Amino acid sequence: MQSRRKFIRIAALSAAALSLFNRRTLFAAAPKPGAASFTLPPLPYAKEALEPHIDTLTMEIHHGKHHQAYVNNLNKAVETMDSVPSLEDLCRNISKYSPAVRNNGGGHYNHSLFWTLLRPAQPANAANAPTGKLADAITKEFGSFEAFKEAFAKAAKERFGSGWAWLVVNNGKLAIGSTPNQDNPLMDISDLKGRPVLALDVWEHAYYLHYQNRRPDYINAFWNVVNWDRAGELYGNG
Ligand code: MN3
Repeated sequence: MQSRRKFIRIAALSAAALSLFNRRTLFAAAPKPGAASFTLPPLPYAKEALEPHIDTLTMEIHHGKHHQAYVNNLNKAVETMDSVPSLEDLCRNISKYSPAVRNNGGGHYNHSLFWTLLRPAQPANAANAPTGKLADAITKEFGSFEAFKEAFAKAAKERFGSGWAWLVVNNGKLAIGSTPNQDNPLMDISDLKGRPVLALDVWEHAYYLHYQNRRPDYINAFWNVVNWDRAGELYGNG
């Protein structure tokens, strides 16, 4: 009897709390402009899914800690703005904002894109290659898929310190390049300009646990887990 009464009481309290929550949710004032608006997107696959090429612990820390920190710090950095533009618009006009917006807005944009450009290794690794219009454009611009991979890997290896390697399309033309820190090719301050088609994070936090100083091994492994369907979509494959 005692425990039944306790149960009823807890149930009643929970219902009251729930209805208060619903009222708050429904009738709360609109969030103040600039209130925390950016959120960490979930990984589109399990954190173990890219093994052995990108290890589970790296994915867990890279997504859950590093990317989360960019999101948190970006939200702090935009707190005082009257209205917060979209992430892409922030990047396009990045010279107007603080270094904190540049570093963390870039970090949030780059990682959000990067996760979607990875996928579990295909059963036949040899088949992991671009298709359709993107495949044709790569052959036209770089001579062959192999030549493209070499040029992209070179850009990734030669980016001194922390940064990103990119395949971009600019005025209909593909180009390879890299950016320092969390800069990206959308940014008005970037030397490399264009719409990203492929991205590779070459910060040590992206590979150090598994590959230590061997960045070239990480870059080689990357080719096994590139999501070419997504890259094709970004390029404009029909
Ligand atoms: Mn990173």
